[in-house]
Formats: sequence, C-alpha cells, structure tokens
Amino acid sequence: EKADIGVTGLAVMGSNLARNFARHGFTVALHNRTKAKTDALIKDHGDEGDFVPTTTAEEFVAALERPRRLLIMVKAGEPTDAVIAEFAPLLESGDVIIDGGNAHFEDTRRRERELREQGIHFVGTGVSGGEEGALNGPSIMPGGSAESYGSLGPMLEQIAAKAKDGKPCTTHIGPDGAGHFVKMVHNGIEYADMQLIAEAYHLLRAVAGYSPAQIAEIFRTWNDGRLDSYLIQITAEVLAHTDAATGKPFVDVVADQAEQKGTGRWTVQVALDLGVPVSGIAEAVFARSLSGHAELRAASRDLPGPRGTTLDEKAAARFADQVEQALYASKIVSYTQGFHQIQTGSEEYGWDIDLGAIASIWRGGCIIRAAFLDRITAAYASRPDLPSLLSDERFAQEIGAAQEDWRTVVAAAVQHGVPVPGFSAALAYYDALRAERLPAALTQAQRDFFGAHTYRRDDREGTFHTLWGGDRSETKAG
Ligand code: NBP
Repeated sequence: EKADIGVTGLAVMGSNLARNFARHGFTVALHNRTKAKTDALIKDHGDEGDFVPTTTAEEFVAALERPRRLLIMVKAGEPTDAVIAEFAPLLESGDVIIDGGNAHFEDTRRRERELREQGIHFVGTGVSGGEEGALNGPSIMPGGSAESYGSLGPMLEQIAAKAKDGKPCTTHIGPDGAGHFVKMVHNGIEYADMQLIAEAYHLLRAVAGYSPAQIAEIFRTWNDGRLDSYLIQITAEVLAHTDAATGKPFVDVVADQAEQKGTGRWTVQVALDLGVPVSGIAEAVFARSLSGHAELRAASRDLPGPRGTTLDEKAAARFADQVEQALYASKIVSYTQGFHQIQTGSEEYGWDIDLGAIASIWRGGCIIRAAFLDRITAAYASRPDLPSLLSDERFAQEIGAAQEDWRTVVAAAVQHGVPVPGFSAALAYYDALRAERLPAALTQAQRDFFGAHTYRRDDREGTFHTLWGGDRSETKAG
C-alpha cells in the first residue's frame, strides 16, 4: 500500500503531525535523518494508524502515492534547503513538497520559484498550535499554488483544528510565500498579545497590590468574558501555580528574562520594510530584548522612580475592571496593526489574501485562538473590504467605550513607574489615527529646511520648496 503523505523530520512537530494524519485514516510514510527517531515513533505509536517507516530518501519517495505529497518538518533555515536538495531530484512534475517549518517567507518565495521550474509544487505552510496542536489539530496556513491546495487541502482540512462552528482552521492563503507570511504575522500578534497580558499582570500586582493567585482568579473571570482566549487561560494557570521546591509563586522563581526565536523580530523587520506601523508588536519584541539585558538592568536599578502607593481594596477592584478595558482596547489595536500588515503584504506581493478567512482559521488550534477572532471574522463577513478593523462599527464602539479607562490605566502606570510599552503604544496609535492634525507637517517642514525635501500643501496641488537659506519665498518644485 502506498502512502497518502510522507513526513520527513520526526522531532516533536513532525511526529505529532504524522500521528495526526494517521489517526485520520491516512497512510503515512516516515523518514528522519537519524533513523532512531523513526524507530521510536513506530515503537511508541505504531499502533495508532498505518505507518510506512523508511530509512533512505529513495525508499521514502518510493513509498509515496503519486502525485507525491511530502511534508518537511525539520529545523528552519539551512536544514530545509538541505532536505529539499536531497529529495527534489527524486521527485517528478506534479509532486508536492510541503514545508511546515517556520521558514521566512522570502526563503519560501525563493524555494517555490526554484522548484516550480522543475514542475514541483512547493507549499510553504504555517503551522501553529505547538506540539499539542500538531497532534490534535493545529491551525494550518498553506501557501503555494491553488492547484496544490486542490489535492492537499482536503487532507489538511481533516487534521486541522475545528472552530466552534465546525469549520476547519485551514484555507489556501495565497501563492508562494503567503502562508509563511501570515504565520509570521500570527506570531507577531502572539508576541503583542503576550506582552499586553504581561503588562496587565504587572499593573494588577504593582499598582493594585494583588498576589499572583488573586490575579489568576481575575484572569479566570476575564476568560469568561470577551477576553476568552487560550493565552488568558494559560496565564491564569501559570499564575496559580506554586513552585514545589520553594513554596513561592512559580512566576517569582522563573528568571525574569524572556527569550525569542525570531518570528516576532521578522514581523517587525518586514513591517519596517513595508512601512506598516506595527508599534504594538515592535514594543513586544523590544520588551523581550530589554528584559534580557541583565547587566543594563542591574546597573540601572538605583535610578529614582515615583513613590509607590498601592490602592485600597475597593479601588483595586475598580482598577482591575479598568485594566480589562485597557487590555481589550489594546488588543483591538494589535490585531488592527497585524491585519494591516497582512493586507499590505498581500498587495505588495500580489497574494490577494482574504482577511476574513485568516481571522476564521485562527479561531481554533493556534496560540492566539480566542473568542475575539469570531468578532473579527464577523467584521470581515459583513464587510469584506473593511479598510481597517477600527473602522468596523462594533470595534469602534467597543474601543470608544474603553478609551477613558484605557487612559486612566496608562496614566496610573506612568504615575507608579510601571512600564506599559504595549498599552501606551496602542493608545498612541489610536490617538494618532484620530487626530485631525499630527505634527507630521512640522517634520516635513524641517525636512524641507535642512534637505530641500519639498512638501505638499493642503490648499493647492503640487510640490513646493521654501528658500530657507534665502528670502524664504516659496518655489514650485519638480
Ligand atoms: P526542530 O526544529 O528541533 O528540528 C529537528 C528536526 O530537524 C529533526 O528531525 C532533525 O533530524 C532535523 N534536521 C536538522 Br536539525 N538538520 C537537518 C538536516 N541538515 N537534514 C535533515 N534533517 C535535519 O524540530 P521541531 O521543534 O519539531 O520543529 C520542526 C519545525 O516546525 C521547525 O521549523 C519549527 O520552527 C517548526 N514549528 C515548531 C513549532 C513548535 O511548537 N515546536 C510550532 C510551529 C512550527 P535529526 O533527528 O536527524 O537531528
């Protein structure tokens, strides 16, 4: 019996996806550079479905039904190129290579272009949900040709998570690198979500004086409302956890430095190139890097700050409600920025991405899954050409209702010396978009002064330059 799909790269993600396919009735060929991983998978889970273990690349390719579907789940970067170089010569026109690793979308574009010349469909695919999602249903973001999705899509739809309405959390995102681009922005939004949650915790602790266990309770109540999400839920669990060795709150014994693997950084780098203001994501990436500068932090510990007073019980409870408003409003801004980046990338690369479909497939399986995504899905369903999430009536109304509390929270943070780069960047974005006039006119005038960079006027067509070094008369430029 030939295999419906083959998986090469059987570390946690690859083996769990292979098992997920097998549990859905597909025959799965297995391959890993180091055979021991293949053997371990067969030994531990071989009874879960139909697996075809193989040792060599030739054996692996020969085990696959044509057109062949070959899923690569190796470490992103050079290993992916090495594996493609190993397998591509053994494949034929019409075969499909799926890369489920966290590749940079520019690498995916290059690989797709190179393999297309050989007639091979290359499907760069974002997979979110961690190990657990890979096994029980991830959110899957495949790029590549529409033709490849025709044969691959129905399989992915079976193994993907299902949203509450039963819809599978996968769809054809768009050509070449579109899938990995969307996965990248997903991770950027994940960084922002996590940073905002961390700031809410910090405020509840430092300003309201709550303990981690009390904050866990507050997060649990939030999780019953509009903030219902995987990340809020796991945050409550982490905060409620006590360290067995010391009896202290677990969060107090973990080294206070956040690491990163790079997809958040990519999101910001690409956003800078595209000129998209994803300030919330950028602040989240910077907050992690700042936390890692242990020496810089130690050297600055004695700098003066405001005299702290914590709130009384009643004021603390009121403050917790305000923090919920601030968190929700900031979250709307993060998603507004992330979707703006996807929209801009889609236009730049000609991907024609359906933003509503993206919101829909993030409703289940992935790390940012949340009730909130139902609302984004609904916003795009009622208006597919929505220029920005903030122009959706319901989001505009909600953020408007939250804005007073949001300001109170940011002001309290400033007064108490609690850094809230996420909350305040989101609020600055909101206020900048609202502003009738920004000081951008002044910036442009300065540019004209020192560099003759010219300016446009609101009252007349054309481009102008003022003779700053001369009689300051205005000339028509270019
Ligand atoms: P790793 O990222 O740890 O990669 C380990 C796998 O890569 C092993 O199978 C290893 O083979 C193989 N490999 C390496 Br390393 N270099 C190779 C080479 N030159 N040729 C052939 N194979 C090579 O595994 P993972 O954590 O399961 O992640 C797999 C992919 O999925 C990554 O791209 C990751 O970014 C992505 N991803 C991970 C998550 C997650 O939550 N972990 C979520 C979403 C996406 P060996 O056994 O012979 O060493």
